Amino acid sequence: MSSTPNPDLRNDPSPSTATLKAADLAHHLHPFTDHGELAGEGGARVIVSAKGCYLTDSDGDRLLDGMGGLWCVNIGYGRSELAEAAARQMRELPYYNTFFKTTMPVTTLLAEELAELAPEGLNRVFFAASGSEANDTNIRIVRSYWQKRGEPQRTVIVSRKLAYHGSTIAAASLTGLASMHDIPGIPIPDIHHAPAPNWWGEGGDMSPDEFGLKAARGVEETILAVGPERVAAFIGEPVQGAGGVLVPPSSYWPEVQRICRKYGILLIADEVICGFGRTGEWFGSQTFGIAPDIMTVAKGLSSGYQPISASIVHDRVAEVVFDTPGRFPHGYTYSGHPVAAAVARENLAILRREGIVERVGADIGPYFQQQLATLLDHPLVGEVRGVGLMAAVELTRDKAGRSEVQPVGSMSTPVRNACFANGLATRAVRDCLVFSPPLVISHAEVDELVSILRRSIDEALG
Ligand code: PXG
Repeated sequence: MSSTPNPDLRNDPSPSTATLKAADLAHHLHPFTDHGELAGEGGARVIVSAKGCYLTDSDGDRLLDGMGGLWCVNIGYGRSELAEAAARQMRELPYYNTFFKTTMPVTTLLAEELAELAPEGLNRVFFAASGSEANDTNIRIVRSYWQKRGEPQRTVIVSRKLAYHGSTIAAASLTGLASMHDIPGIPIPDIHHAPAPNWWGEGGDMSPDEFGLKAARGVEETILAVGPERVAAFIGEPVQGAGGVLVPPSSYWPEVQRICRKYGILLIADEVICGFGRTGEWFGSQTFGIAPDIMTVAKGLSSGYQPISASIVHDRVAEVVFDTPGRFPHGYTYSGHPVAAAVARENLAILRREGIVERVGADIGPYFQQQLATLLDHPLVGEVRGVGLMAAVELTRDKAGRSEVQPVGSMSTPVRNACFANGLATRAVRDCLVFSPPLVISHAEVDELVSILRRSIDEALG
């Protein structure tokens, strides 16, 4: 294949799938992708449009989107209200910055709205464009907090194994996936990883609640090994998403919170996936009884229609960091971007107006979990875990012993591929399939998802 750009393509109003795939292989570098493997498979699938919970590719095939894009399209595809909000804002004011004592109405109003939605005391909002950037911001906020409190040696952030907090160098360092630390210099210093509350993989003979306490004590052991006087913050997703939808046992979060309080350590809840209804409440922190000092939000904030994220900061932290003399030396060109903010506001209006979050908690979330749980009668399904509209289906040949599948991924990858072939977009994590469909998914679509999954397990592994 030529790596020379093809100028004819620019003038082609509707390039063929083959032309697009070739151009993509030649010029587009994809995240988290083995490009040799991609080339061997003939190139990337081209998604051309979407409506509701369905994607359409360039061959005209329809796929039920079991992942809501990448855990983000909470209101579903094709909501023209968001397109109109973006167009209106672009005509009026497509861009200005928020750096030098300026703001824009839409940005200010979004900050106010987030303060209203977020749990008590989380009233101050710093905007960015991605979850990774917001978590970088958080590192700076918590270190600045301790510096201003006269404890500058508190620089360490305790995160967890199997956590996903993003892909910039600092956020990848917070992330607890070994595969992302396989490049020199990552993790950066002063990031430590405690065990994950991964009962299926590591709980052994313990009950989930016993194991939840053990995993929480693992956080304390990490803090003690570093020295509590050096620890600035603990960061955790209420439910670890990309790590395999690890729903912590109910004993876990109260104990982690108690430990953070005991040592005066700030608690950052990374709500990038859990936020905006995914767990059946507005925030995962509410579902799990967490009272964070900072929340990271992104994805569902705009349902993925625009790149926007935020750190929502508790008054007690903001007073120290932002209400004391001196500038906070940090920010992004697109912090508070007006078009992204306009789209986010319209997205929040739809979530509220249509009672979408309440429906996840009271109706479609429980239905989704019940229907997925019907797969437990399958000899190759070991566990179905989830909350609201996020779930993992764990594949195994050892239901009782829960030993790790060898080689890792050898059960989930063929099932994932069969799901795509059968019209369901999903994602494999170790040997589970993970799901995070649009929050507007119907009962019939849930039934379709579960039935394609069952059929795909049989076809791929039967
Ligand atoms: N925190 C959490 C909890 C996330 O899930 C990020 C931060 C980073 O957000 P940005 O916007 O910088 O990507 C995420 C992102 C996967 C997958 O394979 C998950 C994410 C991103 C990409 C892939 O499951 N989550």
